[in-house]
Amino acid sequence: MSNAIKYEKIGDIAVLTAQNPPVNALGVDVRKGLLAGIQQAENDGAKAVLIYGDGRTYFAGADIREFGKPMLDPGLPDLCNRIEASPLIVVSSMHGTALGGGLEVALSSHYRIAVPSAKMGLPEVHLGILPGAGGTQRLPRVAGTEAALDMITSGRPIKAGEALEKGIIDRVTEGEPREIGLAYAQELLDAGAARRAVGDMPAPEAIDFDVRYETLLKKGRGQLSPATAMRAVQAACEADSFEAGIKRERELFMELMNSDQRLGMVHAFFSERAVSKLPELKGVAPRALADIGVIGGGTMGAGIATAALLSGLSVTMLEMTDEAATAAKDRIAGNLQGAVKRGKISADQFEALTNQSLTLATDYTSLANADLVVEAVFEEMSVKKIVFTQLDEVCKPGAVLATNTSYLDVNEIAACTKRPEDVIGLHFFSPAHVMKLLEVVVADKTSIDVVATGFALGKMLNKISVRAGVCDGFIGNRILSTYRACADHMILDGASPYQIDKALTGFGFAMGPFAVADLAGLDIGWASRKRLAPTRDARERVPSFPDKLCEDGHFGQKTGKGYYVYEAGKRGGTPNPDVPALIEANRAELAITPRDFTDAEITRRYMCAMVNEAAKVVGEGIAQRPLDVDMTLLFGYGFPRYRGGPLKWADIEGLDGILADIMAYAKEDDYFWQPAPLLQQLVAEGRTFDDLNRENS
Ligand code: TC6
Repeated sequence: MSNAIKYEKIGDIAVLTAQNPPVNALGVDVRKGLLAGIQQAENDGAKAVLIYGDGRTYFAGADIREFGKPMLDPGLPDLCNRIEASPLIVVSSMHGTALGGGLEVALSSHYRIAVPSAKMGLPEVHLGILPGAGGTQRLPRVAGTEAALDMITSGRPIKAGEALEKGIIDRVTEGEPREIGLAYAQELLDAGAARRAVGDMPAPEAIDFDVRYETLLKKGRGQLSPATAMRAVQAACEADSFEAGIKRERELFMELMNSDQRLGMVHAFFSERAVSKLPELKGVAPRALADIGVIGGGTMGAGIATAALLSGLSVTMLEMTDEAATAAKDRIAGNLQGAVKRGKISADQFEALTNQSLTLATDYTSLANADLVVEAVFEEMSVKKIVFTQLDEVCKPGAVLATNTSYLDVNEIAACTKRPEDVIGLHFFSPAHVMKLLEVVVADKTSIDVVATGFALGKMLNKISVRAGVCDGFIGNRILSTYRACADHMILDGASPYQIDKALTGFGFAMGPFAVADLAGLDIGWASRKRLAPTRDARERVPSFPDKLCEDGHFGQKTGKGYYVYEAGKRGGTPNPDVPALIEANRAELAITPRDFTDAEITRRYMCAMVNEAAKVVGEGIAQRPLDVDMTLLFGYGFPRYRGGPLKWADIEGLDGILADIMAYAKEDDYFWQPAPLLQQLVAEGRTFDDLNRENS
């Protein structure tokens, strides 16, 4: 028997206890132990078998770390079939999270019981695969085709009560999984219950799978796993036998297991967890966080305040006037109403958050007791300096002073206080109570416990926090300005904004760069271009058409016109008919003869620009690891999760090919396309960005 499964015999019941912390993942030792345990139970003359997990959960799934390596016997599908085929009555007792292969083991058991708090689901699509141990065949047999399809293609876990209603489990009982499982198994034996194999149940009803397939592909923006998983459920309905369905599931599973999308999504899974685990923060205690101050109650400040309130923090919102403070409160209340509507908080909690946890103020002295203050005022250095000078005067010693700047120099802001060690950048993304990304910007003198406090706040606010160093735009906006510049150059040379947006949504981005610019507000880029104009290198290609749009008063969605025209009440926009003339005038000024671009070339250039800048960001230490860049782009910039992030994408594509293309583009514009030294080094050494991740985590 392996150490990961403990075997005992209690009366007629053999008990198999999983002991593989932290989540009882079904690694090879667990699989071996379960197989041996079933065999031993049959040899021992047991009449029933109980399977459950020690610690915080039943099996939370296959061991994801084994993916991509040669499969060690016994495989999970064989194990599930073996469990189901046992002549003994097999009972699974679930608590915690019975996910993926975990739920598949439970579905191969003959009876299932769970505690009320247990959650169960088949989240494999989020790892780029499908339930490959019979889940696509067994779940529809117990829950019906529609319910199974919903769980399998969305990956959404459900609570025990819902699972009971859907027929996925047989009983929900309060108690310890071991005790309730033993009692249930004994009851089944006493009642002379028959062994009940899901694989023997009739095939589920077929639906119109072809229509569903197209819808799933479109919804997933090219993500293959949900649509492919649907084909496996189709086999459950249409195959000649259960065994034939299992065979089809296996083929489809292997297709996905060998896909680049699986590589991307597994990278996202582990990077999401690794990103806030910085070696430098090991053992560093964060400062206490209970009272937060927010300065500025516009969209950003109100969003930050909302996120803080929802996490149980007290918030003092500072505005310039009583009217502005009231408007800020209205914005926060509007955001919180959204949380009420989505069932995240009750009406009573709404009242408490808006009336007790939130304080409005117009005087800096109200921030005297705040543990952390974050300013979200106008993006202008002189304004930020006034704010920080005042904070320095009123805040208690040890308070963390944070700026939400998107581009400005945090060192310069810190230098106007007498306590630069307490100053940090906390760059939220709008709307701040929704967007998951938080860049924790560490300035030269920021003390390490202040960095830890930034990450602790991110955790409380349920954000993905990424450490960034100081430079114009930090990690995300710096890379954005480069790939956006690449898109502008392609327009000057002949592409249209609409073709570029289409090519990039085809790649999997949630939106193309021009639709994003309209959403964010074209005035933001305009201000940034004006700010950078005095320091620009004469060799830089700077288009004038984006400025022309702004000069005409078109700032995107907020003014109803930008690259697209927006009609009230309609989602999305239609191409602005005035834009082509602005572009043509710009080309004429520069004497450019436009040429055609294919969608593939657009995507390749755009991605090469992104990867090259990202490699510079890592090489300069602005991001500590490639995975920090990947998570920034995934959680703040709509990068398709199934591609893992730009640097994972680059590893998969091959760094040498990317460098070769950059060198070729440099023949047209050797200022913009200066290859990143880190990229050159990795290619020369035959290493990848993932190698750097491993060395630095
Ligand atoms: C599958 O089953 C396919 C079957 C078909 C086969 C033919 N494997 O998230 P946490 C690690 S696919 C390996 O921080 P929580 C995790 O990396 C799988 N490791 O905790 C972390 O390690 P670290 C289907 C795993 O309480 C530690 O455990 N199952 C696995 O916030 C703690 O994790 C899933 O997709 C794993 N399966 O959330 C479930 N799971 O400490 C994936 C976790 O070194 N897991 N780890 O960083 C989850 O969704 C969550 O981990 C959780 C617990 C809800 C189970």
